[in-house]
Amino acid sequence: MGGSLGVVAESPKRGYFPETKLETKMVEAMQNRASPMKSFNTIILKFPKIDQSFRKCKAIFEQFDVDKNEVIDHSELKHCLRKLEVIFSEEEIDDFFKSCDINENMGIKFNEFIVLLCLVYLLQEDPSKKTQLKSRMGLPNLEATFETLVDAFAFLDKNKDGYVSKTEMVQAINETTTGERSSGRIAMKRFEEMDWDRNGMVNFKEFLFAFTRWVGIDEAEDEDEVDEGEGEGEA
Ligand SMILES: [Ca+2]
Ligand SMILES: [Ca+2]
Ligand SMILES: [Ca+2]
Repeated sequence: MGGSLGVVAESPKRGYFPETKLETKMVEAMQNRASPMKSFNTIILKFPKIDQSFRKCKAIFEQFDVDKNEVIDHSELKHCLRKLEVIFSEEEIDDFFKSCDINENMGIKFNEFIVLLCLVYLLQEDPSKKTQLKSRMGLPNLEATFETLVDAFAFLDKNKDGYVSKTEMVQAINETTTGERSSGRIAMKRFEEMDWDRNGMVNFKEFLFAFTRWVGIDEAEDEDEVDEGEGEGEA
């Protein structure tokens, strides 16, 4: 009984496997995370802070967009990661770039940049890299936000397989709301917003992209000025 070419040690989980090396690392990092969060509400309460901190990230984006064309290209990204003192191989940097450049225009837009930095943050945590620094990237405020997002995902991923399934999403929302009828539907809607590639599972990257949309980063690109509404009464 030789030649066991086809033998796979682990059985696939619902027939789903990570597609790239980066995703594999991302999934593994998530499987090893415990979340201190107790409820989905904790996450919702943190939305404004996440939003704020994402917006501050714009300055970092502009700093590394050397030619000011509104996208971070490959060489700008290399420079950026070097400046942030995160160490990745050429191949890994390539992976980050390709994986976050979702509209494939060969450049990282602002919302993609946020996702990329957060993935860098997560993977920098890899114990084999043994970074002993207090702040991994020298961006303490932003890193606190990233930590919150990692915690939020880890909270949702109850069975620790590195993905958030529809069931887990429904479960999380049901635990918090007290039997409201709409909660199941909200959970479904949120889930569909997150599951970008419609494969029935949400990975951390999809989760992050959904977050940038929820806090309105996607549409905020050309909107430099904050509207100065005086909070006109809405009854
Ligand atoms: Ca650029
Ligand atoms: Ca899961
Ligand atoms: Ca998916």
